[in-house]
Amino acid sequence: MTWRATVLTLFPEMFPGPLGHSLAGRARAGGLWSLETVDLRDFATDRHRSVDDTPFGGGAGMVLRAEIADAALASVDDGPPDGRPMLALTPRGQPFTQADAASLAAGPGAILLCGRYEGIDQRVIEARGLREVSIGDYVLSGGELAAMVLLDAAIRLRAGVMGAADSAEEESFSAGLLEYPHYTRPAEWRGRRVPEVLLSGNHAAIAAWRRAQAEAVTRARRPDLWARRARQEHPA
Ligand code: 6GU
Repeated sequence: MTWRATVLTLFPEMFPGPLGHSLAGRARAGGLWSLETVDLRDFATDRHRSVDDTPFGGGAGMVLRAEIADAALASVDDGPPDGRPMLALTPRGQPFTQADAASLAAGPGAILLCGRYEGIDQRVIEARGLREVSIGDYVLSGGELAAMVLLDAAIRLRAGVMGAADSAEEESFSAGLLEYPHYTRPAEWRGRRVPEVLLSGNHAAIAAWRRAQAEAVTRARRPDLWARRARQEHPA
């Protein structure tokens, strides 16, 4: 079955954007996934086609109105329920992880509501049971780029770039670690030699070297991942 993505946004013209290229673009051309955008502006009812309003309690910026988001979601969701998760992209959401990407990829698709302005009226998020998701600890000007990130992460798993066997093996090897460094020809470039072990043909030695490199870089750059791994391997 085709994996279905529906994106609700004030900027439908941003899509497919990068998802029209490379792996995701080929997968879409090949019918592996489909993309539909819904323009939130189409659900405005007043003369000025307004979709936002000032926040109760004061403060900077504008808030996406509940009625607008609700009507747009109803237009997508009020058929027979198709089981697609409904996510709201917002910097106050739960961090999106590779496990989330795998779980999305295993399902029928996703419905993504992109926040703009300062936020989305919380009542529509609760009423529609949306899960709030963030892609990292920085603030983007809207959820569109974040939606593209989620979709790319899920689609590349669907598309099975690596064979299932390769990727399972690779994953158990590297779970929770950053990758070891990669090298290709030439064996010497500007006086820099490729690590000799990689030219040795000794597969066990290569695997051990890569493992040590992955562990060292993880410890240095991502103490959070390193600590989580230590807890998983040696539970208290
Ligand atoms: Cl999902 N939206 C916005 N606007 N900023 C973000 C984000 C999402 N995730 C990280 N920063």
